[in-house]
Parts: sequence; C-alpha cells; structure tokens
Amino acid sequence: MFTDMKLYYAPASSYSQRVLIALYEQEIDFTPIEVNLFDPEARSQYLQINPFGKIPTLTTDEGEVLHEACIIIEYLDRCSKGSQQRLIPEDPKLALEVRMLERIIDIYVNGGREALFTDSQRPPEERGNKSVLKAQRLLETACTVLNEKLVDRTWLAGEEFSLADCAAAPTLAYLRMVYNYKHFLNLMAYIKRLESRASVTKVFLSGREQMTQMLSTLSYPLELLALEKL
Ligand SMILES: N[C@@H](CCC(=O)N[C@@H](CS)C(=O)NCC(=O)O)C(=O)O
Repeated sequence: MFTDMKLYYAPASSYSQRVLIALYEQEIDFTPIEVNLFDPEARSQYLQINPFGKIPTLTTDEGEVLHEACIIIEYLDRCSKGSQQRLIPEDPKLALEVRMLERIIDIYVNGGREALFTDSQRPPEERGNKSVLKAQRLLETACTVLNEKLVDRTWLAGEEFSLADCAAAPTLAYLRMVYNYKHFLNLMAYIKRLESRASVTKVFLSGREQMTQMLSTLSYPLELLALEKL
C-alpha cells in the first residue's frame, strides 16, 4: 500500500525526525530521499517539491505532496494499519489535547530553542535582546506546562505514545544544547524515557553524525549538554 511513498528529509533535521519517529512507530514502508539544502543545485530542485524550501515533505502513493511535519504525521496515522496504536487518538477530547500539546512544543518550545540558538551565534555583546528574552520566557512557561502534565503520565498526553511525543523527542533533545532544563524533573525523566523508545533511539542514532558535523561549523561552539552533565 505504501510502496511509492517518499520522504524528503535530512537525518539531523528535527522536523524530519518527528516524521521518522511516526513512520517507525506505525511500521510504514517508505523510500527515504535525503535532501542537502546547503547544496544550491539540490536546493533549487527541492523547491519544485516544497516551495518553502523546508524539510520534510512526503509524497504519497496517490501523488499528493504534503508539507508540515504535523500534517504528514496525521496523514500517516490515518493510513496506518489497524493494529497500530493511533498517534492522534480517536477520542475527540483526547485528540484535541494531543494537538494542543504538539502546538505548544512547536511554537513555544521549538520557537524558544531557535531564538536561543540564533542568539548563541551572535557576538557575546549583542546577545540577550528583548525578543530573545521574551522567547525564553515563553519557553520556560511551556516547559512548566509540560512538566506539570508529566506528573502522573508516561507520555505527554497519557499512557499512549502520540503525535505530541513525536514532536517532543527531537525538540527536547536539541533544546539541551542551548537551555539547561534540569530543574524540570518530570521533563528530565520523560526525555530519558523517550530516548529509550526504539523508534526514537533509531532516529537519534541516524541523525548524530550529521548533527556533529553541523555543530563543528558553528561560529560560536555550543557545549552539547549530555544528560549526565545536567
Ligand atoms: N513548519 C515546518 C518546519 C520545517 C523546518 O523548519 N525544517 C527545517 C529543518 S528542521 C528546514 O527545512 N530548514 C531549512 C531552512 O529554513 O532553510 C514543519 O512543520 O515541517
């Protein structure tokens, strides 16, 4: 059924990783096509598939072209075999919570991570402007909300792994490079659970080499925070 499904992605791209986790969770066959957005020719070719120049993109068996990680995951979830656990629950109330958590991760956690990362690559005397501080405050609020949700939950929306966890895994892993969240104890325990989940382990391992290479090209090196150091 999924023989001609193609995922355009990069191993270290956090949005690609969200979709890869969903594909492995749902045991869906696909053809991976690695895109190098740093190569001008590859980039201009890719723009024909995704005019925004963002990865990932999924092309379906029916020839549909899907952008946006959360939409791609929703598509995969609808097509997945009946035996697999749904990443967006059937129950409408639960489904709303899953989507809300995914939005919080995308907008406030990932938005804060991006703002802090960009800031870290400015000369030290130019860091910490108002918009960065605002993004950091929103990031802290989002971490507080997620940390509270996790008081009595294994996964973000409860006992079932969901779309929200697909989004959280790479976002929280990369967040460690720019923001130390060791004071959020439930989040810390949660990232460890995520990292031991088979789909997540596989995706993180395959992205490590490219991420290490990218980190080596930074103007201001980041100290990649290992969990043991937090
Ligand atoms: N809203 C998009 C964001 C995708 C995105 O930002 N992807 C990054 C890689 S993780 C990218 O393509 N960056 C390249 C660029 O901005 O030029 C989604 O949900 O898929």
